[in-house]
Amino acid sequence: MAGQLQSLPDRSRLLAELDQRMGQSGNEGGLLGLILLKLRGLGTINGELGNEIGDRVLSKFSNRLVDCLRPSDMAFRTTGSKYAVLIPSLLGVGQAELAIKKITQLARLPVEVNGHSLRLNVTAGLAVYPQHAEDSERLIYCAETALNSAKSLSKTFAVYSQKQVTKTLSVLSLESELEKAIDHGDIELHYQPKIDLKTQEVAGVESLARWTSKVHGPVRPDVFIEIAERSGLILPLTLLTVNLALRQGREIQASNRNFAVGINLSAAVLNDSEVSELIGRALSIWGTEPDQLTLEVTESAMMADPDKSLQILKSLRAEGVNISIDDFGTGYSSLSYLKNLPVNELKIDKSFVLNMMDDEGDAKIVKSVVDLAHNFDLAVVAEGIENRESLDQLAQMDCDFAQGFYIARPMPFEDLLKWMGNSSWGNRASA
Ligand code: G
Ligand code: G
Ligand code: MN
Repeated sequence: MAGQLQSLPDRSRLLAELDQRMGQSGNEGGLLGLILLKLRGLGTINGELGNEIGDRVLSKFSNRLVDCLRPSDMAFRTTGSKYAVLIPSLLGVGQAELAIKKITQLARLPVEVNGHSLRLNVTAGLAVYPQHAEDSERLIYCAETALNSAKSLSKTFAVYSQKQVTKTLSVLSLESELEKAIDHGDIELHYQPKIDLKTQEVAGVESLARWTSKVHGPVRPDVFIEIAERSGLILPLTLLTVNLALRQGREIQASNRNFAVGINLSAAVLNDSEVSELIGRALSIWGTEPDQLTLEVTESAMMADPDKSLQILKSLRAEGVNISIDDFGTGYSSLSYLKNLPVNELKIDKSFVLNMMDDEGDAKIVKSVVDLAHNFDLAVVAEGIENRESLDQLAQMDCDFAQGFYIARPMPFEDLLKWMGNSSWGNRASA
């Protein structure tokens, strides 16, 4: 039958149905189960075979869904790829779970269309009235929360729980706070110096983002960066930090040509072609030579989408920007992969450096990375230097650069300027 796509009632019918049943003196004392279903795989089918085939797959799925439900259950199509199933007089969560199992199995059955055998996957979230919510909007919200939690845990389905919502609500509020902070430029950068072990002079700084939320107080960078990555704020955040670092770096570079400013780039921007354009533009705005900028990227960030990252890093490297592999030694990239990376610096992870005076194994790793880097014509930085002994040992190992609390902790820009004037390392460089 044609036009079947329209045949399932929509979201407003779902709301009306819920309102009516919830009004019926608490659904006659019974429970009401709401399952939200999200179909996955439809985008690929539409993209590769066209929307018409996608629509036919959907209408087959709709028919199968209706067939597998009991007569008292109701199915709705709430958006393009989302369905809702309402189970009146539910006996308990277990019964709804059985229904979900049935539905996920039928979604995986191949659908034959035009000689193609196509399969869908489904993710489900369950919420129950009156346990989880007392009105229709709220019940839908709870089922959506469960669905999102299933998605983020890579599970087929999840039941709503109060704990999830507190977590989700605090993340939501952090997210909106962070968005405001980025809008207002309320992100600060702290700078940690990096010294040249041969000349014993400061060679540059690594910038580290800092955010103090008006509501939540100081938020750790790994926390807010992950939130920014997941909520689409990472590009505006990167735009802000790159420009701030280049602006402040220029003040020092005016009197010290060989002063590199380092920026940590997160995994999410390495998959975004816009990032190399953004950085190129920032360099020209601030009149910074590309070789005065170092981008720190971790191996795992590059591995998220190796082809794409490689392409982006290559174009940045071609512009003359320095690329450093941060936390080197903790990732999984093979040496043959390393051979092809457009990088010019390795940064040994601090976990090896912190213990190198007590742990012979760590000392050997550090020495091996120094040699490896030099064999590939790469500069090498050690981070996590907390005492004189490890600084001396690294110099003996022929390591090029060092960074760590022994030299200086990350500090606000004003303190960095003072440090440059007062510390023996900083002083020598600007003298
Ligand atoms: O700054 P520490 O101060 O605690 O940094 C914690 C982690 O957050 C480190 O792995 C560091 O690389 C990362 N980090 C700090 N600032 C930035 C930033 O501006 N961008 C990205 N992507 N990561 C950052
Ligand atoms: O992942 P990344 O290398 O960007 O992490 C930078 C983090 O390392 C910052 O949080 C910085 O404060 C921290 N750090 C820098 N030097 C030292 C050090 O000597 N000891 C310790 N424990 N942490 C350090
Ligand atoms: Mn770093």
